[in-house]
Amino acid sequence: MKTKETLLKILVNNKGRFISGETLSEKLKISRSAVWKHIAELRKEGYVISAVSRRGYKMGVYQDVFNRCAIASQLNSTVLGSNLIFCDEIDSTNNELKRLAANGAAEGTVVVAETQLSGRGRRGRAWNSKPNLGIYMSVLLKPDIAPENVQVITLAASSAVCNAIMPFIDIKPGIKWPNDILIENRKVCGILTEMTAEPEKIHSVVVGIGINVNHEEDDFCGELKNTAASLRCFSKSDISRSMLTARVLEEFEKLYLDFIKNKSTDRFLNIWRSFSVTIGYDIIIYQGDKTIKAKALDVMDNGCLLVQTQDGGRQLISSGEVSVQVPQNGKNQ
Ligand code: BT5
Repeated sequence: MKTKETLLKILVNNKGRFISGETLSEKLKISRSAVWKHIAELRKEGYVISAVSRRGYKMGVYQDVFNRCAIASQLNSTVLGSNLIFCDEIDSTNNELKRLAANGAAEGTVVVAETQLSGRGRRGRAWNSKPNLGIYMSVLLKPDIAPENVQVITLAASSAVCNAIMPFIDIKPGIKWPNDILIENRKVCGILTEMTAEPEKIHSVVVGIGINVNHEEDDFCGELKNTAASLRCFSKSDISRSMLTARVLEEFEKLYLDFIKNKSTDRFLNIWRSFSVTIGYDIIIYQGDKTIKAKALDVMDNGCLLVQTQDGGRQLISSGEVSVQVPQNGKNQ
């Protein structure tokens, strides 16, 4: 870890408390004037750090500096984010990570952006990626699983996001199969999983995660006005995006490494079920021109949705859009 990152980590871990320049210089093995220079740089990046003679330095409680150093200094992971790239602006973090993967980037490489010029959803749909408000990131994985099971990675990611956002909000989020995270029927996060694979083997999986964090109601326009929301809409205060990014990566790493080590989806599928707003409900599945009315029964080990159709038969659904018919608050999801 670079000196500035370590300094930031110490300040973050001691938020609201003074640490003397002497302690910092001993811990970092640099002179007190070098400590001062790093503090000045951090302030330029937007951190509010007070300096009081004979007491030292103190970091303010809320900060939303969003850059590589801010995320790295709060991240306690071993694989995900071990190579962390931050872009102020990019076409799409999924595109950038796919380019890096093609050039041999390692598993765990993460691209985060302040804004995306062509943020993407599934099937060519656009993902609204306003700067300063959201998190747009992609994670590179190389799991040894069959290509037809790749959907489970999306379910692990959505379980991780729900675990990570829970402490920041006042209402439990829900996951709508396959990739939407909703609060009170409004979408706060979408996940786009893309892979490169041979028929039998996955080369790499890029998991793109978009989270609406500090948007106000007015930040959404057009169709999103009624369908989208941010975590801030359900939280008492602004949320540090760098801290939340770190928490999402840590939660995702826990579930992913457990899955790879134990070759079992049990852990994250149980989390997924506990957040599901699909299982147990009557749903309509839209697959191109086709619609299927069914009741969602469960999610399977390969990420497919097990449904009971109106003729009583059972079917596994591997793709499509789902609309939930027996909703919370009387609205469809
Ligand atoms: C998704 O697609 O929900 C996947 C979104 C993934 C975005 C991330 S950001 C980082 C990474 N890089 C990328 O380029 N993408 C990933 P889908 O289920 O197809 O939903 C897309 C639909 O969600 C759109 O057609 C809109 O209706 C709606 N939408 C767009 N932007 C939104 C936003 N910011 N919040 C809520 N809903 C949004």
